[in-house]
Amino acid sequence: MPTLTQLPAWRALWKHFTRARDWSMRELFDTDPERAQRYWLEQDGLILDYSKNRLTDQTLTLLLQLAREAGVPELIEAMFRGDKINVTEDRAVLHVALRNHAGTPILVDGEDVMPKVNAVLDRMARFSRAVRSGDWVGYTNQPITDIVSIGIGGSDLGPLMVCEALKPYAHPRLAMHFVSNVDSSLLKETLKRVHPETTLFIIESKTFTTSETLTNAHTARDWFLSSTGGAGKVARHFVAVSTNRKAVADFGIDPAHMFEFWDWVGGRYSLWSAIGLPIMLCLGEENFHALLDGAHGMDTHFRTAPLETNMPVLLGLVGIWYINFFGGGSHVIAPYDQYLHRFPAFIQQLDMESNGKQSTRDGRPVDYETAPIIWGGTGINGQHAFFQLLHQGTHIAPIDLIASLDGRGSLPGHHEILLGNMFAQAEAFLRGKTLDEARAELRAAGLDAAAVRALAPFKVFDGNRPTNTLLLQRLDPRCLGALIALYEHKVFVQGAIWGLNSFDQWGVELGKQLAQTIVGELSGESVPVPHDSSTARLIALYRQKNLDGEPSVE
Ligand code: G6Q
Repeated sequence: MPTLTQLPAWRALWKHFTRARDWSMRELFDTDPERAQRYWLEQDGLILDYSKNRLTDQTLTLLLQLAREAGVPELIEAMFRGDKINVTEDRAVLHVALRNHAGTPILVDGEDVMPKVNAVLDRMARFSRAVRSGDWVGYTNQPITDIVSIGIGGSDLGPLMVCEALKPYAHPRLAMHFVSNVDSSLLKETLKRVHPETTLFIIESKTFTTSETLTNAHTARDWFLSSTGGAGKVARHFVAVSTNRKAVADFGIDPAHMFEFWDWVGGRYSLWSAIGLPIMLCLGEENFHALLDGAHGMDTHFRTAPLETNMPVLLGLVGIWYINFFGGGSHVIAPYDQYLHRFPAFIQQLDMESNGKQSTRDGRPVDYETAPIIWGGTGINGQHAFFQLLHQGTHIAPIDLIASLDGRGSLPGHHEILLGNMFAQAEAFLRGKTLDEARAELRAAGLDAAAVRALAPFKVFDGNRPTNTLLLQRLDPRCLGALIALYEHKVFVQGAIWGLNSFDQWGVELGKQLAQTIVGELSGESVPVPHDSSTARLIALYRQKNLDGEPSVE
């Protein structure tokens, strides 16, 4: 099997790049009036305009050829078939089964997983209905008013992002709280705002061994028991979501109050599983199903559409063009929507944890760039902050501008300012401002010739900076489901081209192992073992500050 850099399309792209690197997008638009119409896709309530990129039909033909030569279509089929494409963990990758509303059988080790997926969804729905209606009561017979979800990483970011994004659909009585950080300040501040008689804790952990989550969960249970004077019934106030039944029982949660999922659901792909219980509680069963439906629509499109009109494939390939050829090592996610303010952080984990790798699936080191650094924030706020670098800095960072087209729920006069800014920014990134234009602008503002000469160079913007514009028909559960699935599959396509296993996370596992030893040393439970001199000094300093009788650090 040839490596990526030996593929004919890879080589052809390099040759093509020697010309393409000097193209001006202004000229591409001037010479090709149909461009916006051609580089435009509509799918499952999403509109993607990818015309403001430094590419032509030939670039796309070569990129599509690269996808074929790298085996992207075969890997897509292998995922949907339930093959164990997560080779280092010997697992299938089946978040698509969680939203398989077609109900067609999906086999793992010869067993159709759909009946158990549907059974858990039914249990979640029954539980949500009871909590939302007020039938599920706390130990003093009062309805639940606050839900505290305790989890971290993949067991936190997805539910948090979706509950924020769909706030207008939230149940009016239920306040949602998310506790992820083990720094006790977050839990402390949350507990100040809730009452033990009316609070439901959901402990979210795939493994149920993650120390941050278990520490927060134990502290929350201690708080609950002590503030109810021991009268509180844990069974009415604590439920768990996990794959680890035994650890849930050991913690003291009745397995009857555990919602199950399976090892073939990766953490960062788990919001569609029982990890989405906070979402269902907040938004209701119907809206949760609409979210799944939107994602299922995108799954079907991804699996069946020709590569040429396949939205996740094209988004992935356009990214590859910059990362591997232009050398753009970062990528910006800029939603023009306050409800999507957690979306950049969610995509950051999805992309960087999936493709931040340097070995191929068969264990060879890569000799090309892989995942970019994903960063960003709400676009309109970014305009007053980091957009300066995007316009005039020396890095080229492609930007995804994301917004809801429908402004009807917005306060009068707001949505046009928001989208007006977004469209104007995209135009400015494309066109830039030439020296002549800068001079003309300054002259028109009444400056004299000397001032024009002095100031004009600073007012020059190179432009030619790539953007994708992604519009949601409206920010509703269905469109959001499609949007998230779009990015999941984009990440899949890039990982497939780079030959990576996008579904393991050994870097995260390392963090979990390393901390164990040092935590024992800090708490005084174990004697310090040899470390490098910097780590040893830091441990000694901590012990000196926090443990009695420790010698001072010289
Ligand atoms: C996600 C990662 C990671 C994981 C957390 C929480 O893909 O593996 O972010 O979700 O470390 O793990 P648990 O759910 O096992 O507590």
